[in-house]
Amino acid sequence: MLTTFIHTGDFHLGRPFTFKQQGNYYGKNKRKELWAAFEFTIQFANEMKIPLLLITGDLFDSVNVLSMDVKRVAEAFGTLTETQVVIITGNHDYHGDNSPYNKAVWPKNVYIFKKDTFRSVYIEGLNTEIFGMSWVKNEYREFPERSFNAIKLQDTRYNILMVHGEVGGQGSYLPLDLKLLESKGFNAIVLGHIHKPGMAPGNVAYCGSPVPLNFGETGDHGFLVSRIKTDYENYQFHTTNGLNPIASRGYQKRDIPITPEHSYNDIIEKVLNCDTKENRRQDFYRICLTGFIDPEIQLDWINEDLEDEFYYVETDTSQLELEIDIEQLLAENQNNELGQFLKALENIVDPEVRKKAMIYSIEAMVGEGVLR
Ligand SMILES: [Mn+2]
Repeated sequence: MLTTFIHTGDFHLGRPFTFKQQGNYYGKNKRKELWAAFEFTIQFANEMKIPLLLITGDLFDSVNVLSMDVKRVAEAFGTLTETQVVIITGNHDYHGDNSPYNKAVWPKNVYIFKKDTFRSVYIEGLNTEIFGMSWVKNEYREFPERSFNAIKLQDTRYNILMVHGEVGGQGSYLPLDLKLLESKGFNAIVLGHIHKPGMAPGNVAYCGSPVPLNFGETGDHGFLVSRIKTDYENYQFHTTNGLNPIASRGYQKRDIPITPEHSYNDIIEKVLNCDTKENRRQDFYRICLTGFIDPEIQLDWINEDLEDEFYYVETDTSQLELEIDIEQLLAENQNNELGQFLKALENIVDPEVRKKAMIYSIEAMVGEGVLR
């Protein structure tokens, strides 16, 4: 009987990570962190003697992943002493002509679904039947409904459904109708593709990415552990699951509002106050400065001035606007070349374009020192 299983996926192993600041250094560290998360999952399965490990697609980041990376995964699965591994492929690592799954010999405890219609594998020792479909091309606009409808469940078995797709989606990432999936009476429906872990009532879950992969992936990440209680007389299964977090550097985004009264030091201080020193040395931060800034303040070196206080920081100043009083500038410069230049811009008919042209010109002149 199945007692426990791990549901994970969306590892995107082999991804080349890029960062705006010193991308190579951080990219290499991030790649290491991702492998560490994978190895942690394998170690957890071994130590906790988890009988089943389900991988719901996008184990690899692309079909062009290095064969050494695929072999590294196969080798790690081979170290599992009491765990069966069942894999479906996703849109990133689809099993086509160039399938990454052909780049290694897989150990006996690994089963890979290789068709894009529903098939099943029955693991007798666990009294568990697993139904799944894999991606064999990189887009699916339609769910393979016919093969799904042909599925027949044996209710003395624990029945699991594995799919990589988008619940409620309408695009080319395999749209899934949750009601249809649930209608068969599976004991667990394990999904991949959405990187945010999420569990719905009725034992339906997205495992999410085990560690966050970019600034879009905030919040908790890890793998899901499901526990099953079986009533042997009636073959009733009761499943509960929870997120087992994996330690990793998180991604943090902060909007910092600036006003023209703030000095350069004030701005630095405001940014540093976005989090504790401990957190700043741990996570990736994207700082977006918003509002209006004194035109005298140059932010060209702000990232360098912040760097020592963060593990990683990048600053976005594109949302900032200079605090410039155009009417006053025009009044003050009526009789000189600057005034004549600004006056000429007034001939631009579209008011939005006119305002932008004035602000950009003034910003350029501030930069050149004309207005100092
Ligand atoms: Mn995917």
